[in-house]
Amino acid sequence: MKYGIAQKIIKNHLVEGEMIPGTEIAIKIDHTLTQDATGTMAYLQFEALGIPKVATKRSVSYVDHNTLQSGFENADDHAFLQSVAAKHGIFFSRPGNGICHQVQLERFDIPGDTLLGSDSHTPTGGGLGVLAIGAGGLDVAAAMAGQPFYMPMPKICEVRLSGKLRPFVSAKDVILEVLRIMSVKGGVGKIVEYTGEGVKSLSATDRATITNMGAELGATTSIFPSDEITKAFMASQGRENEWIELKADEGAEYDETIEINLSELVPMIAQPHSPDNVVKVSDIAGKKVDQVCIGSCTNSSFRDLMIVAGLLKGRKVSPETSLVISPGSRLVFEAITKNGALADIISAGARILECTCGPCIGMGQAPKTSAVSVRTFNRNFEGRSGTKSAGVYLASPETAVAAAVFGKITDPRELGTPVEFTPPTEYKVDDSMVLPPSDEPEKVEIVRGPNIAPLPLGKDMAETITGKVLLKVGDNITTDHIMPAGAKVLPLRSNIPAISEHVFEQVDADFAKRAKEWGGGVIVGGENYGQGSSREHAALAPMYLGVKAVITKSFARIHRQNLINFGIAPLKFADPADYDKIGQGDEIEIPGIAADIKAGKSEFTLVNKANGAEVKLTCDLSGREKTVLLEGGRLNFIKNRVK
Ligand code: MIC
Ligand code: SF4
Repeated sequence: MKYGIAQKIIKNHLVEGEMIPGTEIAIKIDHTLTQDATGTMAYLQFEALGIPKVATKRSVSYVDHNTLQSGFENADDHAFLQSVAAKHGIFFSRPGNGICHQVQLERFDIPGDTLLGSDSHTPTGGGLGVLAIGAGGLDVAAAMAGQPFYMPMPKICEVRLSGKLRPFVSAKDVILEVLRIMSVKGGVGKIVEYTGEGVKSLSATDRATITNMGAELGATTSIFPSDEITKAFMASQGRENEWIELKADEGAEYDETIEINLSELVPMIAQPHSPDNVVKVSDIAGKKVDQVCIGSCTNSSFRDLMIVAGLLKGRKVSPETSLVISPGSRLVFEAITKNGALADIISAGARILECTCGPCIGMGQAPKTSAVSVRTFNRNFEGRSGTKSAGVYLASPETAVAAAVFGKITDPRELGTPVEFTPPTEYKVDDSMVLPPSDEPEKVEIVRGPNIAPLPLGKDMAETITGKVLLKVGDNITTDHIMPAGAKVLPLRSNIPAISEHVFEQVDADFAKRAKEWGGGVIVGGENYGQGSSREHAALAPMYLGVKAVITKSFARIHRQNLINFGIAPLKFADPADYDKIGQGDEIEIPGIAADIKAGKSEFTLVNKANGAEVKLTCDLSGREKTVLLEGGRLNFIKNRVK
């Protein structure tokens, strides 16, 4: 058998199952990462497993999302995370050190290894040849405890690149083109593997931009080979000794192939409110722009900010447009400060933020009412910016600069002379903001401020699911719809009772109140339900409100797993047309579902008491997932077995 890179890494890490697409496999996890917005819950779960020290090669806990500190909550979380890391053998990247994915890429990613992260953009590491997968916090906690990671064996989609990008066209345009071709659900159940001559013209951080935003395809992950370019990047980070070569076998077979000629690509832009709503920049040129944001884990590398600085040099931001920049890591920030590039950015009139997620997750810089905001980020879901009426456009750093300077959407080629960039051979590396775990863990006291609430546990599955349809929604519902983030809600991530008040609040402000009044119930959705982030709060908080099942046409991968992890049944319509037979507020019953699951059945009948309709539902669960669901979630499942 001739293997591609992803299959080779899976084969090397396979602990259970066969590599047949769609069937469940388990792989060994070498590294984990968490960030503060998902990390608090992941570590509460890790603590609940009662394991003294992580079993991975290296686990890193980052603080990058919740850094506004407009109250005690964020700082409480940071102190908790720092003490847990010290006690349990975890490295702690302090607030200010950078966005988890950028820092992990620079300092910790190792080609050929596996990485599981409690953030959907963990696949950034695929840019260095890491098999890097995003998952819910509980899956990451289990991996830290030495458990393998379970997933259906993905199909492998080859994206074969030829040619070379022309000036003012960059990595972001490549992934926007892939999104245009494949859509936000085109990657579900797949790994996207980049091959071909064109790969050689992309730097390591260009590749990381592409794998990062592969998350928006719904893909399990995306990956590039590890070659001389990877080696040069790792050498510039003082890590050449950790490099290995990774290439696909000659004649490797892929389940599907997409071809892209880089020489033919032009600047692209995703329009509101979906990352796959992609057109050429020139198609919508002239639209007035109120705000431009440059940064996020997708586009804030040294390369990106050097291009931005070079293009801004000697120019000024349009008087009608606000430009804000958040560098990806302290290493990048320091480098552009020392070489003077930051001065060019400031002189142009940009507003400078610390190196965190910031505006990407609605932590400040919400645009004005009905604004047009052009961002180098990866998601433009409605309301995510903090302003529901705003329209967010996703584009490359080059296109972002053009928008900031001209005050309207403009093809960046109109900026004239391109900026040349050659990656440095050496960065000034300083890991002093990454604290190693304590040598005396027994002496470390865990700091638990009032924002650290106890962990709610799931209950064994009820014999019959009964209740009302709390909410009926359409296709492509994101986890930002289910469990919003932003400056108001994000600080409550370690407090499930408090955060549950905000479930679905942008879709239906009365959802939480109704769920409590009706004693829980079920949710009905369309295709690709739960796309986007890895936040398990989108399952955990509904569980807390008594949601017992979610019935949809299809699910996004991470969210489906999170539902199972917290004991909520992810059910699908056997016939998608039956979606019309259930309405919001209908009283439904799925008799004997627990016994049926136990008996190995995967088809159930829902009775809609409101109209008498009988609806066939399916639930494709692996043997392990069935037990997890019946036992009220993965935490109970693991605890029941380690006792
Ligand atoms: C996001 O980009 O939506 C986040 C915030 O990074 C999430 C994680 C979270 O909700 O904490 C993600 O992508 O997984
Ligand atoms: Fe942070 Fe945005 Fe990246 Fe999520 S997508 S990790 S919020 S920068």
